[in-house]
Amino acid sequence: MGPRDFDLGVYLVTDRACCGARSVDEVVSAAIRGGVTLVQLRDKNIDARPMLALGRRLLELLRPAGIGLIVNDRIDVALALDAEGVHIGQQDMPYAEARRQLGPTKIIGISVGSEAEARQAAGWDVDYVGVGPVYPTATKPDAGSALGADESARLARIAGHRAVAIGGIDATNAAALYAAGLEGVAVISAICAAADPGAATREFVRVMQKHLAHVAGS
Ligand code: TZP
Ligand code: MG
Repeated sequence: MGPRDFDLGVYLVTDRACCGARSVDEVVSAAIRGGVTLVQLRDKNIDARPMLALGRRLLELLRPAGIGLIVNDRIDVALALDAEGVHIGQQDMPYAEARRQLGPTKIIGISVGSEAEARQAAGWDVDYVGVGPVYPTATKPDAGSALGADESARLARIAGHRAVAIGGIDATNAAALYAAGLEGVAVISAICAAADPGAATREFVRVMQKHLAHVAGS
């Protein structure tokens, strides 16, 4: 993986609470075996030191597999880990400051949930936008109302960057998102809370590959 090179196809976003009795490490290991293409370390309720320790353990799993680690919100943690990049929301560090701190070689993803946010992101050198919530979700109660697949794809086109959909995505509704033009799906509960996170990941990968085969053949 070169600098700012990544695959949004099946993007696991971690959530300790969703993992239940399992560790985040265990879920990420299973997802790697299932073919996950990118992982985001996201934890709103953790101090810097345990987050750093968790990030180091995840990097030990991800690096040999050639899979990138993106850190949610915490530019300091991303820099300390030398992770591949950060994902920032609309209330996090502004894009220009994030880019200044991270430099030109790190991936920056930004959340977009409206046309105004998409237009603003169009002016930035971000690597991807996370558009959502595409479907209703209980995982992020303040996520706003669901955009739907077509509106999410429209916002992605306005932003003019590579785009991943997020919010309420499972293996049954993922195909519609690829078909609408989203490059990938970002998923928390459908993998972290699955009875078998590896099998759940594999099912997303199967849906993605079916879409890619369809595109290649048409
Ligand atoms: N941002 C928009 S919706 C969401 C985030 C972090 C939660 C996605 O979680 P799930 O369980 O995949 O719906
Ligand atoms: Mg954030």
